[in-house]
Order: sequence, then structure tokens, then C-alpha cells
Amino acid sequence: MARKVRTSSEFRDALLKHLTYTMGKDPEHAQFFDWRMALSHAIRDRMVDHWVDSTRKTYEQDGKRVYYLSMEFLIGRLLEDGIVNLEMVEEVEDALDHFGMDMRTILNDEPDAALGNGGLGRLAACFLDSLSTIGCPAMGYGIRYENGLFKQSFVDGRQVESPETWLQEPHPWEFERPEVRFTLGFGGDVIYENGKTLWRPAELIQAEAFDTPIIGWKGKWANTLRLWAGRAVDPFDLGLFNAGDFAAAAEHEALARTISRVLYPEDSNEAGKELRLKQEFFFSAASIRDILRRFDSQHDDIRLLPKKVAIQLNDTHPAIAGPELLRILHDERGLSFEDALEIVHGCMNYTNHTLLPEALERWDERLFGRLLPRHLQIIDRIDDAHFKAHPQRTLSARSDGQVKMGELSFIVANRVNGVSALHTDLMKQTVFKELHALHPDRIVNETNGVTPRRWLHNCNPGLSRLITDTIGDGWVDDLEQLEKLEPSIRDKVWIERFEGVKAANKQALVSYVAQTHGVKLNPAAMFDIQIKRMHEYKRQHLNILEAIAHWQEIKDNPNGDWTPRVKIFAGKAAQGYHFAKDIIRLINDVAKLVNADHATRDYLQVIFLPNYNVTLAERLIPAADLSEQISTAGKEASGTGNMKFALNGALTVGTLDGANVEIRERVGDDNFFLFGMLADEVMQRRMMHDHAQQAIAADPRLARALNALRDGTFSPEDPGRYTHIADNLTWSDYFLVCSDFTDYWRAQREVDAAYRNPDKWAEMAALNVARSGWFSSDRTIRGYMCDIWGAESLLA
Ligand code: 8GP
Repeated sequence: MARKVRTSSEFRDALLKHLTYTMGKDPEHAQFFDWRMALSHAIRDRMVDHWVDSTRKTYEQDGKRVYYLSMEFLIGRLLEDGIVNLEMVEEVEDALDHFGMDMRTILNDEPDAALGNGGLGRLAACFLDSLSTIGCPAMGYGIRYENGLFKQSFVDGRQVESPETWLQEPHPWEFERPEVRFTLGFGGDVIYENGKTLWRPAELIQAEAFDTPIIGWKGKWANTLRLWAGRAVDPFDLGLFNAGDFAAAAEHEALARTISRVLYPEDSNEAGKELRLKQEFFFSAASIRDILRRFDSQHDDIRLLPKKVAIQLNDTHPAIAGPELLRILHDERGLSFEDALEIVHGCMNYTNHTLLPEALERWDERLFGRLLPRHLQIIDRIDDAHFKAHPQRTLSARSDGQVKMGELSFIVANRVNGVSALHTDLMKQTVFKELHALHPDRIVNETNGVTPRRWLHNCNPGLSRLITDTIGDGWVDDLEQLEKLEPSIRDKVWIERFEGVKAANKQALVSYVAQTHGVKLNPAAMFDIQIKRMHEYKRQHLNILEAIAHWQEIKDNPNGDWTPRVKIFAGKAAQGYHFAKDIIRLINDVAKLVNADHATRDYLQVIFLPNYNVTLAERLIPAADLSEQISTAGKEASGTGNMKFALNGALTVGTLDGANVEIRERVGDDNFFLFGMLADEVMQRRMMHDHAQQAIAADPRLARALNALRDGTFSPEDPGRYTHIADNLTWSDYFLVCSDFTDYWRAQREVDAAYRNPDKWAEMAALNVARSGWFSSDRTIRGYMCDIWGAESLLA
């Protein structure tokens, strides 16, 4: 697969050809959109050769294939990734320059593909990149949502959601595969015929495949992301149309499309729940059929399946894939239940991403049985078989009137993994305690990672250049080479360059914020950033309370020797999560008051940037000095933002939670600002009924900050607006904001002191970069390949 060297004029021709024949425009009249589409098509063409080669090789070698089933793929923009991975940056710049176009402007025209909510979806996207870079034959399976994660804007500081419409304009990366369609069913009956049990679904729907090539580093390998779209079996009822009922005539199509219309809806009502379960079955069942079809095209003996196929369930959302595969093997292909179960067990693995009880999926068995009657029976048989083998078991997949997807996934899976060392230990001690005792070898740990291509090389070109100048470019797909930077960190000239990169990144962010939001940030201040989904366990309210207390202290002594800070927040709250939305509003209200305060604004600025997404993260992370990773210990399964920040030379202020533990171990205690209770201390503390009141009584700063929430300081027009937040923290405080406040305050003052010594700070930041190489998702994927899948790279 030798890389063909193409001259830039060759690429220029390709670009012009697509502008003319794909977009139907001449350069004179083309808009940015037309140029972006032409460029994307020209880049996609270059991917296809590699893609076809990789697919051919995969068939020839007939090794084990990995299938990553995920309800979410938060991929973000694709054009720059493609250009960089194909090593075409200069060619593209030259070609665009020839037509008087600027590459950056064109790249910025691309909308984010936001087919995910947060961590789990972004992890899936990093994994796709790493699988291709490593050359592991793999396929991602998910849903082609027409509307991805909602757009967030603020009205009077409040979050307002609007639909995300990325597919309204053509998506240049995908190939529609109308010939790859599967008909799937819901509801209906289970019948018994000639000694066989068969499911006769009542409602039918089709899944149609759309493929996106995922090109790895230097174009050596490309895998496929296959997303399913809902289609009607019988799209249009001509009879109804002729009878004049136009709406009813198209109803089938409309109903079928709702299944892939939105990234999962809120599940607070029955209708919503039903749609979500349907989505889960829809994409899982279509993927299983596709996997079997591919397997059958090469093999006659179904017993070989576990040798050729590894299926990874990204959380429990695709858990129904297990019973569905079992149903096909047993009901349709006639294997005994035991043999079918053994095959399924040999193929399936499950990743758990959260211990929060409310996020562990459970379905009412009546709803489940109504939609998937045969699967409910199969789940009972799985339970029976498990009970037969382990009569002492205490947990089952179906109990208390519910179908428990976590237990089901555990019982069916060959390997179950957590996403950081601490999280894996806690899984063993808490949610899966009993099952772990029965299957002590089943749980393994695979600490998360992030792709260094997107999260360092592409998003931080200045740092990338400095690193490559220092140690060569081998680090991009072998990130642990970053340790070779360590000797340079003692070199004054090098450190100055390193500081220069950070200063330039901050300046770029300052310009962006000024342009897009009209706020002028102080580039000399420390950039302190917390970006992630809004959730009480992530404790954005701890951060803002500390900011309030700090502001009060500066006001008391405006001539003090303060370390200037800019506090930056971004993140979306689930539509129905009112408390999280109130925290957003509070932060916006605090920002309004504090930023206008002449006495303090040289020392403290606060800003909440709207519509957090992958692209915004790519702007913020390279500009960060301080990374806020302040979840209640035991609650954040891993975190991956924490890794991105460290890799880009931000210091962390954090608790010993999730992967923070491993980050601190690697970067060194001296280069990490630790605070807060440990996971077991959290559990102890919660048993004290008055933990919050005790903490408030012991810390006058905390008491005063809470008072400011109560007395309407931040909402004079509506003084009671934040009373409930203060009350919640005083009287319940499940996430122990108050109990950790004092130590957080102490850590933040240490941060202030450290920042006042720029050389020392830069050294600590650079050590974070040099020691974060282990957090590459390439390392994580190699771990899955070896410990879970038994898959091998097909790259020589
Ligand atoms: C997240 C975890 O919260 C985060 O700590 C971890 O880094 C990430 O997964 C990747 O492992 N969990 C989720 O995103 C999650 O549970 N999402 C729910 C929508 C199901």
C-alpha cells in the first residue's frame, strides 16, 4: 500500500473537479460551503484507496474482527483529521491558496457531528481513531441520528435548547448503502411450531447502513463507522394517497424515521422510554445481522464465531445484542440453547462507564415484554442457565419486575471492564460485588485514553511543532515517547519556547472570545477551565462557590497581592435536570456581577461559554493553565478531559477520583494539586447526618458564600432565585460540596502561589506533557486487543 506521491497541482485539479462536477459551481461564485464540500470530497477520494485496501486485507487475512457497538459517537469535525492523517496539510494549503482561499476558514465552516452526550461517546470516537491507527480490523456500529445533541444558548443566563441539525446540509463523509438493509421487528407474539419457538413481530422497520471511512495516522489503515438509519418497510401507501389521505399515506415512513431522529430522548416518560428501547434494539439487531452476514460469507461453521468476532458493548445500551444473537442461533439456526449461549458468551464483552445508580439501565418488564416478547423469555433462560451453574447467585438479569441491563451484560459477557483502576475496583466492591465473587476473572481494567492526533497534534499545532522539533515526530503514534522531552525541560531556552506556545494559545482564545462573545479576557491571568457535562457529582457548584468566596475576599482587600484568574466554564445540562440548569444560571449571574466589578475585575473574571462541543474543547484545552477535575471521589468513572488537559500542559486541581489517580501517579505528586476526601472517606462522611452543617460552621468563608446565594447578591431582581441551591448544600449535600470546600480553597491558594512563579509553573506544566504519554487511546486499545478481544493488528 505504497503512498502515492501527488503533486499539489494534481490535488488542485481534484479540488476544482469536485467544485465543478460535485458542487456544480465555478470558483468565481463558490461559497465557503462549496469549497468545503469540494475539499471534503477530494480528501475522501484519497481515503478510499486505503479503505478498500484495508477491507481487502481484512478479508484475505481472515483474522478476528472487532465490532464496537455504541449508541454514541461524538466525533466532531472530520475534515482536518482527514487532511492531517493523510499528511496532506501543505498540499491542501497550496491548492486553496491558489484559489485565494484560506484553509482555516474552510475548516471552520464544518459543523460538529455531535452524535453523543459526553464522555462515553467521545471515548468511542477516540477508539475508532486508535483502531485505525493500530491497524486492528474493526467496525463501529451506531445510529445515524438526524438530530445530534441539542444546541445550547443562554437567555438571561438560562440554558435554552434548540435542535441540532447537522444533516440539514449534505454530509460529505458518508456513503449511503441502500443495498445493506435489514428488516427488524417489534412486538407481536411468540409461536411454537414443529417443536420450534419463533417470534412473529407485529411491527416491522428497516435499518439502512451509512458508512464513514475512519482513516488512521499516515493513512496506513482505514476502518468503517457504520451508522443505521430507520426506514419504512413499506414507505408509501398509494391506496391511502389516492383516497386523499396524504398524511396517512406517508405515516409509515415518518414513524420509521423517528427511530433514528434524535440522540436519545429523555427517559422520564413511558413514550420516551419506549422509543429509547426501540433505538437500542434497532441498532443492536441490525449490527448483529450484519456481523453474521459477513461471517457467513467466509465461514460455514458457526462455532467459529468467537474465534472470528469480538463484540464490545459500549455500556449497556447495546446489551440486547446478546439475547438477539442467542435468539438467531437458537430459534433460527437450530443450535441448542446451551451451545448458542456458549457462542454468544465467547463473542460479547461489556464496558461499564458509570456507577451512578440512576444511569444503570433497567426496563419495566411489561414494556420490555411488549416490545421484545421472545427476548424476555431468552433472558429468563439465560438467568436459569446461570443459576444452574451457580446456585448461590443472588443477582439476575430479570428480577423485581425489571430487566436489568447491567446484570444481563455481566452474565452474558466474556470480559467486563471498568475504565480506570479506581472505577474497576469500585465495580468489584459495589455494583457487581456478587457477580464478581462468582466470576472473579471476568472483570478487567482498561484505563481510558485519548487520541493524540486530535487532542494534541491537531488542536495544539504550536506544542506539536515544539515537541517534534525536540524529539522527532514518532510520538504522534507512540505517545510514550513524550518522556524524551524531560531533559529539555531543564533547558531555559526550551522552557521559554514552551511558555511562548501557551501564551499564543491563550491569546488565540482571547481573540476568539472577544469576537464571538464580546468579552475581553485578560491573557496575563491564569486560565482556569472546567468543561464537561453539568452534573452535581462533577461539582461545578463547588468551583463557583469558591469563586464567590474568592471574590468576597478580594473585595475586602482590593489592594492585596492577588493572582489574576479567568474562570472558564462550558457544558450542557440535560433538558430535564433542573438543578444542573440552575447551576448554569448561577454561574452566568456571578459572571455578570463579578466581571462588572471595577474593584475586582483585574483579578477575577468568570465566563460560561455556550454550546460546549468537541470543537470548542479543541480551542479551550490548549489554552488552559489549570484543569478542574473536582468530582466527589468515587463518582467519576474515569474522565478523559483530565487527560487532554495534562497532555496540553495544564496542571490539575483535582480529587482522587477516576483516572485522576493514575494521572497524579504518573505526573508526580508535586505537579498535581490534590484536595478532597477519598472514595471511602466520602462513604463514611455521608453517614454523618449533619456533615454539611458542620463543614459550614467550621469555615466562615463557605458560610459567607452561601449567604450570598441566599441574600440575592447575584439576582437582586429575584432575590430568592438561588435559595434552593444554598438549602440543598446546607441540608442535604449528597455530593459533599461543603465537606470538601475548605480543602479545595486551600488547594486553590496553593495554585495561586505556584502561578506566581512562572518558571516553576512552566516546568511543572511541561512535566505533565512529558509524563502523559500513557494516556493515549492507542495504549488503551492495545489493552483491549490483548486482554479482551484477542485481536491482532494487520499492519506489517
Ligand atoms: C462517562 C464517565 O462519566 C466518564 O468518567 C468516563 O470517562 C467516560 O464515560 C468514558 O469512559 N460516562 C458516560 O458518558 C455515561 O455514562 N453516559 C451516559 C449516557 C449513558
